[in-house]
Amino acid sequence: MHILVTGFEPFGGDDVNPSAELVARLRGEVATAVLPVEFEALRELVPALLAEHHPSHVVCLGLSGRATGLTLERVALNLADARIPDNAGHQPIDQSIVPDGPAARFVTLPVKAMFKSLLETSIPAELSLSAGSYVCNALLYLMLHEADRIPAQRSPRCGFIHVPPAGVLGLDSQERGLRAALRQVGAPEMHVAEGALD
Ligand code: PCA
Repeated sequence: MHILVTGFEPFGGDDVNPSAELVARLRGEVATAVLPVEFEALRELVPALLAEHHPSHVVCLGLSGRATGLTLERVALNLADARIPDNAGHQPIDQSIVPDGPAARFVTLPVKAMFKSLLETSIPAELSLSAGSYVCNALLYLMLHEADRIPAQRSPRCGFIHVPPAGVLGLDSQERGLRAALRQVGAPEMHVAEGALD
């Protein structure tokens, strides 16, 4: 198993992004990258990262100011609709990410198995049906899109976890939850009702 974990640089006037701090805590244990919060830059960075690391599993992280726990995303939309400009000053409104791509792509990590492990560690967690329409969603969509172009036996399983601000859930708890979730990336998915997991 070869896991790649990505985080994002600060954006929207913040000086820190907890996703980058979590990545720093994992450096040396898994492959890591901290990505710019820029729609266009991701188009080249995503295939370059997959070509460089050949991961079997990719877990992308990003900050959600609204999250209260580790939020396991299940779906990426083929939609870029930015509320604020990205760090390159680019603000796409109602644009597709991959013209002619499917409207949505499902993540390929076992999110319910990961969710259950978070609940067992008593870290606040939730499953989410939309990663939004900003740069995090674009990263997840592009990662799933590029993974789909790799032959099945080498194609990485990819997903995304939105993390809350460190003032809402401390970084030590976030790290504990992330490590629990990472231990499940190779697990079979649990096709049970979400309510049966807690
Ligand atoms: N969060 C933003 C982009 C970068 C980040 O950490 C998002 O949710 O789209």
